[in-house]
Amino acid sequence: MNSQDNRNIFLTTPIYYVNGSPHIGHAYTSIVGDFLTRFYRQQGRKTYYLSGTDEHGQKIAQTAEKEGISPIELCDRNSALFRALGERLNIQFDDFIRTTEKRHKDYVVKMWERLVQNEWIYKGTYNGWYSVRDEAFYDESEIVDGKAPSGSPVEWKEEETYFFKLSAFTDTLLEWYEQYPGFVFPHGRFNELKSFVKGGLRDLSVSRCTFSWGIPIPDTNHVMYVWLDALFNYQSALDTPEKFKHFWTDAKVMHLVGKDIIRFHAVYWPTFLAALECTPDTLSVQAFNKACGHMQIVSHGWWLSNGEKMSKSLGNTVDPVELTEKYGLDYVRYFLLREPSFGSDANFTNENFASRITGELINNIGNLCQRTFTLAHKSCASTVPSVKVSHPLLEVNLEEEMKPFIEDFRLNQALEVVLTYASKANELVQESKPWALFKTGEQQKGEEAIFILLYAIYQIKEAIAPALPEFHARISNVFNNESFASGVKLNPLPKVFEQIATS
Ligand code: ME8
Repeated sequence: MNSQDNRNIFLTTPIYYVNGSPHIGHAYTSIVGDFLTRFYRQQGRKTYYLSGTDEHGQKIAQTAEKEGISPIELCDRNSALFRALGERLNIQFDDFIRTTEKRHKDYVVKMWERLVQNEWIYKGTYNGWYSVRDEAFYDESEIVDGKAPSGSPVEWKEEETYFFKLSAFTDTLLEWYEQYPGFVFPHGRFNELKSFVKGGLRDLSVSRCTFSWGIPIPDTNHVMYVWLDALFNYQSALDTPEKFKHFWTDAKVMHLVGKDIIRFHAVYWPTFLAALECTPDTLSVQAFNKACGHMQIVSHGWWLSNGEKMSKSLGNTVDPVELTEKYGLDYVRYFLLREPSFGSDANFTNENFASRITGELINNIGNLCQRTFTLAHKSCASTVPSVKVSHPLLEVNLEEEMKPFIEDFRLNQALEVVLTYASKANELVQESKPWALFKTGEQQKGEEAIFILLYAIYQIKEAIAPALPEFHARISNVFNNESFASGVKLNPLPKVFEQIATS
């Protein structure tokens, strides 16, 4: 995204499967999206942030059956857990859609009818491999040791199905990708995806008739393939003409996804959208430009546990609610944003967690706040001093300095910009020793140092607000919720950061 771009932003998380409770991977995606939307809002961009739950398909039906409850009971129970997690993590979703809602089901049926009308759907028989865990079809060439590339078990399927003419899109899609090099982040993953498409796309089975937990296809005994159903949540949630115009037609659309579901978002989704714009006879790159020229797929890596992906099915996950209860929300948000090089995998360990929080938040930013506010209360009458002073730290606009990093999704480096600035402010404390200045009667000089340090803290709490909303609120309260200026009265300082147990 470039700095001149002032369009509204529509940012989405994947809609999460409700076959289990949320884990740290889900929390991560939602927190990254929340960080980005808060940042864009801070920059004055109109932003709409959507999440929700993916509730149809064989996996959900099977899980419900195992638990001895109906699919909708399972969906109601687990969807509520995902919604509650969002609240617990202080995520500002503008909407939370469930695919079992009427608004969604009606919308998907309408889109299906348009695909039929545009001659993209035909009836046939599917013979091939399917993974229920991934809810995905795989080509023979992709099967390794009897398993899907994701490691999930596969089973052979032979059933009547409706096909979507995906194969017709191969060349046009590749041509469009070439014109739109920023479509998938990061670049390396985009290249992998292009190689997959270059291998030739096969028609996609988009209906199932061997179970019934899905959106019924009118006048048939089939239900919609769960990914066709799910992807359309990104439009069905924009359920008024105004919302659709502001946050789809006129907006920059950013789909935040884990790397495991890039293919669905960067191959299936744009082709479904392009297919709504044309027929097989009129297919062209223009159809893609019109339907998805404003869209970007932003993919992140996995959280690993001992080198393996954390997942519901492997049972090696960390519970984000427990973690937040143990350490507090800001620490969890900070660690998740700061530890990975965004786009790559990262390991979750208690040691990494404790060392980042202690070294970077408590000892650096926390210490700066504690020392500065204590002196401001003791020696500056709890007021931002009235002095005229110049200093390099006063020249910095941290938000602006972070911006290029955030625009390139280098989130860990964006946070490092704040840490480096905080370290410089701590150096100023060491060098100027304001407590000694006050003691030896050099009030003016002491006040100059405190003024600079208070400015630095103010910059830090604003710049880091999208990551640490609780810290931001605490420090804003010390500044009486006022803009930074001489004469602002300072409230008493609460504990900036709690120590954490390292064991
Ligand atoms: O795929 N590390 O839902 P899902 C990081 N319903 N992120 C992780 C993760 C991990 N170990 N595990 C999961 C689906 N995620 C579909 C999506 S969208 C139209 C339909 C995150 O419940 C990551 O964002 O399996 C991943 O893409 C998402 O959870 C998938 O969650």
